[in-house]
Amino acid sequence: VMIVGAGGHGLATAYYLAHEHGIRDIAVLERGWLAGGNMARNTTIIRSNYLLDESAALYGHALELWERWPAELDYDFLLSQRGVLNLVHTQQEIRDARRRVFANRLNGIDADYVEPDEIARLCPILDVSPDKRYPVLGATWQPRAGIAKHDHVAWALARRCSELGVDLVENCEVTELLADGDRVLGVRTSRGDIAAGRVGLAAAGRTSTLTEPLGLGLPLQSHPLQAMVSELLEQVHPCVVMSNHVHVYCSQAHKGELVLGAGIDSYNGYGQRGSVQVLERQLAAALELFPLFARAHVIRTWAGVVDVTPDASPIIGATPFDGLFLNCGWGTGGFKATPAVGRVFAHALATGRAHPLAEPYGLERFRTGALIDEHGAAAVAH
Ligand code: FAD
Ligand code: PYC
Repeated sequence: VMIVGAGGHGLATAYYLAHEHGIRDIAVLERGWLAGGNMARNTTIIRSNYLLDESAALYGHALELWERWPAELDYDFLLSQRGVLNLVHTQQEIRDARRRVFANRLNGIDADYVEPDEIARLCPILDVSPDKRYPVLGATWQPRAGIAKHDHVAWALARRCSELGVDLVENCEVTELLADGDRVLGVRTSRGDIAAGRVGLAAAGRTSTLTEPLGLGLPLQSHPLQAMVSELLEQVHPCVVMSNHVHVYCSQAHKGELVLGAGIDSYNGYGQRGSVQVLERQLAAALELFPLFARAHVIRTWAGVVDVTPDASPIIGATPFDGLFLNCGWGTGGFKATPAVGRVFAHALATGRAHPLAEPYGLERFRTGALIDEHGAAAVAH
């Protein structure tokens, strides 16, 4: 089995192919260095408070696996379940948030609706005063949500893959998918051709560049998504805070950096850098919510390339090409899903069939219209 892309998804898929399906001839091909794409560029937010049943099942399973992984992979990647507040600032957002909390609870996901006094207790540095331009009127609260150290997660997976005999090949770009009619035969790479019976694409942001030469167009658009960090500070921020309305989110990393992000840059592009006005707007929004941040300095900004689908949900599963499988379209939210992606994508590659959790996420939904519209819960980053 050949996997294209050694980000979190490719590595997790290789891990489950070997660990759960006993497959040993697995290669993961990476154009750059291990986990140098979005895996190392994301802001590490893990949560499962999505609205729809299909999403709750998939992201809920991911969260359960995150809780198991430190012991299973024997690696402490600093999973910190410090909770996430999704703020609301208008009456309609209050209604939407309450609806989401009820839907979450029906799906067994820990969720509460909290008022400003409770928000102030959970996050004392957040300004909940009523005289703001957009006062904080309430929030959803998921206590089991949190953050983890993404580079450590990649190392944990890579180490275990290596122990299980997986070939991890860096500096090996797949330039073409090789096919005979509607059967995929392998890949052309910057280091030569490699035959493979099954090829799984886990090449976030760049999937269409590989499928389009085969005549397989995908409902994906690639955009830069930026983030930034401050210098190291004392621990001042106890949880994760997101606001779709003023459009910023923030947590504090284990070492002390404030980690901030916002929406995608609106234009399409493959550059791993973004434009300054997005950063300006998110800093303005951050200062409205956290006046204390006026004392902090930005020390680094960067971007990754994310691929966004029309319904803000991923595409997982088979293609019209025999032997070719897709995992793409995770947009701004695939880090939290990493363990579940590994499991369901490995299932597809090993058995040729969709895992029950992945069944609703097939490419055919863009023909049947059975979309999984998660724009609300995909949150601030869309
Ligand atoms: P990647 O790490 O990008 O892996 C894909 C790999 O494929 C890359 O290493 C790339 O080099 C390789 N590749 C591409 N083309 C080829 C080719 N032709 N040949 C060989 N290799 C190839 N998600 C969350 O859940 N929570 C967050 O807080 C969050 N924050 C984010 C913040 C930012 C700034 C960004 C950019 C993303 C964020 N995300 C977040 C989204 C998340 O990072 C992605 O959805 C997820 O990482 C995608 O899966 P991956 O880890 O496999 O991707
Ligand atoms: O999906 O929670 C998320 C997220 C936060 C920042 C980017 N994506």
